[in-house]
Amino acid sequence: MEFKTALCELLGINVPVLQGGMAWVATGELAAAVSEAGGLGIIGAGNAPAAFVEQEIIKAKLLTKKPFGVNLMLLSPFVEDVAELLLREEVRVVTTGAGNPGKYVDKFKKKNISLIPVVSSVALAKRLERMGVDAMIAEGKESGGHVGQLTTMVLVPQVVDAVSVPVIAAGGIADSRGVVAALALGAQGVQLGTRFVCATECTVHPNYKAAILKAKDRDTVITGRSTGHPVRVLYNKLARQFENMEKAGALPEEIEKLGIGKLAAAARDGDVVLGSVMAGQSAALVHREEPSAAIIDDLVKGSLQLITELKAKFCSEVSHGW
Ligand code: TUI
Repeated sequence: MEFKTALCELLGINVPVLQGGMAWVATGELAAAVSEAGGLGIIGAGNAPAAFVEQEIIKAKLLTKKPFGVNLMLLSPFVEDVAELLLREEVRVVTTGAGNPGKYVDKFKKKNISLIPVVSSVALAKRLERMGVDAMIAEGKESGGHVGQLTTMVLVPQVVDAVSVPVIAAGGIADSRGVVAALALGAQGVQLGTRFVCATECTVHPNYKAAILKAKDRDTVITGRSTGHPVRVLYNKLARQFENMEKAGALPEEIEKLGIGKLAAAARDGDVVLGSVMAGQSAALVHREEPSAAIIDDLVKGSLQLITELKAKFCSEVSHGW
């Protein structure tokens, strides 16, 4: 089924749906499955060394001939090595998170690699457009992992008004209602993370998927505000430890230290009690594990149906007398 925006031409995809490049979660298998289904799959480099990321790229290339991306996490100690790898591999798309990727823009441009940063403010959006990025992801604080200050509902239209490159909405989107809302806000595409954690092809530990499937509306919290790197996670014993440390006025370095290795503990080892289970507020909207193709299909069919229903409901020829 056709469901295209100008963003699809830019990225060589059929459906304007990106899968968030989640550290420790979004491996080559998941990225390839999403790309095969017509969206843009994205490998999460996170804090991993370049050799690990290279293996994931090799896996994805074996599983799909379609374009896919890699997320460069700008706080990673290996960020320079990973950036060099992505330039060498000539990955089709690079998204960035948790910082300003300004110094990489020209390098990626020279290789014809689309650089798509996540922005959480209008100021950064304007600065990066001037530097020549191809598109940007406006991510609200409903999202999982590292978050900014603004919600998707207010951030997306402000970024859309401030720049002329395509804007992709992220944060709090898990179903076709979210997709249609994002398009109404002026976005040309969406990025979903939490729902794709529960894709069949996602290799994260089953406990992580089960924790998301069990989550209710108020089950996520933001920890680590005082460190300058606030992170949204499912509330558990680790989140309580973070809360207690912050209440006790612990030093930012001590709080940061508590987080080290905890995402891997949850995602790889399945420790959803003392590990960091990063997830968005949309967790409660995720109801089942299913193939990536079924998720994409549901988003596309659901959105088209919803648009038709909205028109029928509000654009009737019959006068209502008001
Ligand atoms: O990056 C994400 N989500 C992430 S990264 C991550 S790994 C991590 N673990 C512990 C602490 C910190 C990171 C887990 N989840 N989303 C994209 C995102 N980027 N959200 C917000 C931002 C952002 C924030 C500030 C982008 C740019 C920015 O700019 C600051 C500046 O320099 O202007």
